[in-house]
Formats: sequence, structure tokens, C-alpha cells
Amino acid sequence: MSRVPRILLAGFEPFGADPTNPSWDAVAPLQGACIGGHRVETRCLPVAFETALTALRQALDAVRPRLLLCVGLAGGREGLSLERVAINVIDARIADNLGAQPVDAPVVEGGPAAYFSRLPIKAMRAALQAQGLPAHISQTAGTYVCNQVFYGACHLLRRRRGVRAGFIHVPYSPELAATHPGQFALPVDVATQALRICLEVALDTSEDLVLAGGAEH
Ligand code: PCA
Repeated sequence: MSRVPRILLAGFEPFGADPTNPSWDAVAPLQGACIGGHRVETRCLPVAFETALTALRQALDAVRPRLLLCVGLAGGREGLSLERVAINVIDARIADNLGAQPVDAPVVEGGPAAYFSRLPIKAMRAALQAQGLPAHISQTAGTYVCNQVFYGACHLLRRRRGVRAGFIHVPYSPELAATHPGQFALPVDVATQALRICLEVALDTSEDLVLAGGAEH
């Protein structure tokens, strides 16, 4: 009997001074959802350089998804950041949840400098904006655990070209923005709705749209 194809959708646990992580809060309601004939499996990843990639590898082995979308928090971003590129460097501004703070270390020793997202980020942005949802292309996923997981995922899947993988950063939730005055906030249920749209578009789009998404800085 053939198995329903799977989507692996991962968020992160809280980190730093923030008591919640809207990435996981937005991802969790999609557990078991059926999107484009695929069943969504969710996971909450640790914000720790030592364990995040092991947790991701275990989830990939258990779920064997057709599509992997990892979602993290990037406080201060003004909408959903559809990440274009993962780079082979870790440079932690703050300690992770296990107290580690590596500086200028590679994610994968000897790995390529960078991997590009395998998701149709321009088409995803167009679909989000058509629904009035704030979204932009981001040229950097940072140098912390999210970039490590994004790069690590691309590296783990480098010989499995049939599996698509990418990363989205969500902004603060209103709850977190209350302690970060002046920062943009997106309600968690709106972020969940946006993630659902992104997954639908990713499953439907084999060739990304050619739309400008560059930045001067
Ligand atoms: N955001 C951090 C790590 C976990 C998360 O949600 C980051 O952007 O690296």
C-alpha cells in the first residue's frame, strides 16, 4: 500500500530572552494537516548548535518527506522572510540554549560556501502578497542556529534532488513585540495561514517565477 507523501514542517523552541517562539507556535497547528495531498508532520527543534542538526536528521529519517520547510523567528523582520541562501558559517551573537557560542566555525567542515533554497520563493512571495500578507525575499538567514539548520538540511539532502527544502523566518508575535517596542508584529494564526499558503505554492510550482527580489544592502 502506498503511503501518503509527507511534508516535514519544523519550528524552534524559545531561545534568548523570549519566553515563546512564534515559529513553533505557527507550525504546531498544522500537525496532521493535509495540504496538496501531503500529510504534514511537525517537529520542534532545539536552539542548540550541538543537537539541532541531529534532531533534524532524525526527523528526516523518520518522516522521509517530499518537502522540508524549516521556520524560525527573526525578531525585527517586517513580515515573512523567504530565505534565499544558507551559508557555511556559524557566528553566534548570543549563547544557544546549551550555553554554546561558536564564532566563525563552519556548519560542515569542507562543505560548499552556500546552498540556495530549493523552494520557489518568488512564487511564494507573490501568493502571500496577493492575500495581503507581508512577505519579502531575504538574502541572509543570519549566522545562528536557523542558518545552521537551513545549511545542514541542504547538505543532508544534497544527493536527494527530489526533496525540496527551504527556510522561512517569521517576525515577532504581538506578545513578543510587546517587550520589543517599535518592532513589527504578526499574529501567530496569520503566520500559520501564510505557512499553509507557502506549502501549497511550493507543491504546485516546479519552476519558480522570474520576479525581482534583490536588495542593495
Ligand atoms: N531563530 C534563531 C534560532 C531559532 C529561531 O527561531 C535564528 O534565526 O537563528
